[in-house]
Amino acid sequence: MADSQKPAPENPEKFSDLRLNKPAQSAAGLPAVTSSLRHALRASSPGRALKPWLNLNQKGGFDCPSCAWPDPDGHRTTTEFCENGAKALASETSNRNCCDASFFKKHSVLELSEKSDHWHELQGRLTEPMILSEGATHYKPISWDSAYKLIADELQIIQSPNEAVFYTSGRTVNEAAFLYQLFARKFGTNNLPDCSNMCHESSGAALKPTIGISKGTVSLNDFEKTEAIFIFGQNPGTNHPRMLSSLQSAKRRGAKIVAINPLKEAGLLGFAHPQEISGILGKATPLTNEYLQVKINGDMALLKGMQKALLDAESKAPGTVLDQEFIKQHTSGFTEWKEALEVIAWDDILEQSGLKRDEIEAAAKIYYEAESVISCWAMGLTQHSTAVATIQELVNIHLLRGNIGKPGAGLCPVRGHSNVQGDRTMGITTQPATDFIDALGKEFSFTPPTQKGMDVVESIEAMRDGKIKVMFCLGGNFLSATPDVRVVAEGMRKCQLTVQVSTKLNRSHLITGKKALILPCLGRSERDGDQFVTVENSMGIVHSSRGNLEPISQSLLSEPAIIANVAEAVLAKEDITWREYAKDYSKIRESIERTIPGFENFESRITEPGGFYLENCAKNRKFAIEGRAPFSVHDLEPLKLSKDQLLLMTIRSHDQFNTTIYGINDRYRGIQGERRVVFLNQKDMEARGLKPKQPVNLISHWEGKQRKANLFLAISYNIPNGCAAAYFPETNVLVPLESTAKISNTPTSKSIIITIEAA
Ligand SMILES: Nc1nc2c(c(=O)[nH]1)N[C@H]1C(S)=C(S)[C@@H](COP(=O)(O)OP(=O)(O)OC[C@H]3O[C@@H](n4cnc5c(=O)[nH]c(N)nc54)[C@H](O)[C@@H]3O)O[C@H]1N2
Ligand SMILES: Nc1nc2c(c(=O)[nH]1)N[C@H]1C(S)=C(S)[C@@H](COP(=O)(O)OP(=O)(O)OC[C@H]3O[C@@H](n4cnc5c(=O)[nH]c(N)nc54)[C@H](O)[C@@H]3O)O[C@H]1N2
Ligand SMILES: [Mo]
Repeated sequence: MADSQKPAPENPEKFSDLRLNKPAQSAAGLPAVTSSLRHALRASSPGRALKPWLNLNQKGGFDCPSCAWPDPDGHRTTTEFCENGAKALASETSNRNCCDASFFKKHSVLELSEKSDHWHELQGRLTEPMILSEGATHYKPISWDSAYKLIADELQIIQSPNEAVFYTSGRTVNEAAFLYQLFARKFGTNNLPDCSNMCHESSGAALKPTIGISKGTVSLNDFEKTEAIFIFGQNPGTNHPRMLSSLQSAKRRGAKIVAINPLKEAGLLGFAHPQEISGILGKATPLTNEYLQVKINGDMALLKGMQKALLDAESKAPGTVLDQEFIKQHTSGFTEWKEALEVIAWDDILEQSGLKRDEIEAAAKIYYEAESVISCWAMGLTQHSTAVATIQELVNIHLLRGNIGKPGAGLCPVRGHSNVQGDRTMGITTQPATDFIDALGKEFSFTPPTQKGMDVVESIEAMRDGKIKVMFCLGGNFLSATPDVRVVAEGMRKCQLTVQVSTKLNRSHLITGKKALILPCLGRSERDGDQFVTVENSMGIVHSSRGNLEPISQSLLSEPAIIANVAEAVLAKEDITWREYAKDYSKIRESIERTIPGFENFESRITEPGGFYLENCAKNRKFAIEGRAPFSVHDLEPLKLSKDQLLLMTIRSHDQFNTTIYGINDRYRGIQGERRVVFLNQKDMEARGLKPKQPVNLISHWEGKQRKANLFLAISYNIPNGCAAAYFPETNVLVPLESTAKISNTPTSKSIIITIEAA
């Protein structure tokens, strides 16, 4: 097929209508409420649009399908949701349009690929199983049983189980995730890449060898007690809006807040609570005491600067700054760490962080004057080549003052997808722990594979090299979310079969293997007979979720049912009664209870309102090595850019959930009507002779190879010199597959070396 007849893996390269406003100085307020309502009513009839809101995040209700921020343990307001949760829900519950058989009959795959991601989002839910046969131009309906048989046929003829890949996105609930990993392992592979590989993998990789657990150590209660909160590389106003209520109450109590971010994000500057009268009227609580506009990838330098400032203060007033008792009892390697830090020069710290020494010292002072500190972070720390080292520097600073495992203090990697943490707990990982493998083998009387499976980047490499025959995706949008999209497209096309279990149309349905299946599933908000499912939020609380809406189509199945049916078709001779699991999820929970520590009496504890906390060794100060947390020693490793190059971060707008594009505005940053923009410092614009809104092409550079994304409008923005920002997924073609974080292998989506040319 000629290239022009092949479906394009990327969004169309064309402009809409960019309008620029002044960036907002605070988040939420009335515009957030009206925006929520507008989105809800756009997508559904009024009855359906508003009903689920009353049940959202209520005890006994369903879990918001947006982010993983926890719900309060105690009293909940009747509307425990945020603007972006409302958008996620509106997207899921939409019934104005749908992608049914007649939709796919009308639009060829090629035609669909020429539409934008936003257009795809507006087409509504997928309603019945569809197949794209070899050489076909259109998807056609297929029965569920024929779909299972096709998957079984393709999986049964491959040479080795490792020629199949089983991807998971983090909306997948515990019961489905547990069955899915069991199925993959019974089939014989640990090829279980997940969205975490592109997300908080670096956090897990940093935390496990130091504090002994790959999760955070705080709960919402700690936010009520803490004296200072540091927020690194996170934009909660957009991505975790409910976190702003916690920040606001902390601030009102007198806690100090420090934001570390190359952009002045509205949600970090101030918050007008949309459920308070004063908030609706636009009266915002200022949030930050210090705002450090660090250079992209400059956090490691900043953290070293803060550590130096702490040591200085300690030497001026010995015994008052460091928690010597904690260091002696609970850590190791302090002396070696201190010696290594002393060699680092302030000049390098200032150069690499782009900050002034007094700014760093002011942040350090807030840190050491507080009796308890929480540090939060998200993708601004995890998607760089030195992400793991940077997060370990953050651990170091917490160890210096015993800020882990005491009330009001701890580490808080703020997760993305609503059940991404639970999926890992359920065994969605390429490197299962021995204890887990032993327990799984015992429970199901088999010998699970022990060879490490392929993560996201390794799976793409294997697909590109023609080594993968079947690609199965439980949710997500593998094609658009991953780096180096053109290489991914090439790899997916080499597969015999690609399968997507999805709720909404996306580009992974359009760039496919020789044959492709779409298996549509129920959303969180929809009734699943009388069954409920369970999820784990960002703070390790496991709770139930039960939808209350009539499913959008009678042909939909739940994720656990789809996985059970596929497993039964593929592993026909096996002894597990998969259909029993699909009929009664409490049977899955019984097996979870027997396989995974912390789930004792699962079925009875899950009925407790609000759920239960999982054990967390670090909260009890039982750390990684013989109970101690080692200090980690890392060198500064600056990225070397030439004079004409900039460092690009790929970020989310206010109107998207990852690759799902709800709208084309980014209200808080003052961007309206266009996503193809690149945010630049005025000086960098001038140095390149660029005028406001000038069309440019972005070219990334990696080991002598160039990648290009055409047509972005250059805009002058408050961003450090030498730094640039643009939205994901339009820029994923620029992210080199080979450029990943050390140890975690996470694509470096926040440090892409680019040059800019006039278009
Ligand atoms: N509405 C909505 N909610 C979401 C999502 C969504 O797309 N939409 N996605 C969900 C998912 S899966 C995730 S992982 C989270 C993501 O949540 P975030 O991590 O908040 O998302 P990003 O837009 O990637 O934002 C990264 C932030 O880091 C900053 N940053 C970039 N590089 C650096 C750096 O080098 N240093 C520092 N200090 N800061 C930097 C950027 O300016 C930006 O403010 O949100 C989850 N929630
Ligand atoms: N350049 C760049 N790339 C990035 C990032 C970045 O910051 N920059 N961030 C990375 C991060 S943090 C993440 S987490 C990944 C996200 O990667 P993914 O999780 O793979 O992508 P999503 O866009 O969240 O997936 C959206 C699709 O999920 C499906 N879906 C929604 N709800 C459900 C459900 O309940 N069940 C099922 N089965 N399907 C459902 C819908 O069909 C929808 O089209 O992207 C990563 N990619
Ligand atoms: Mo994520």
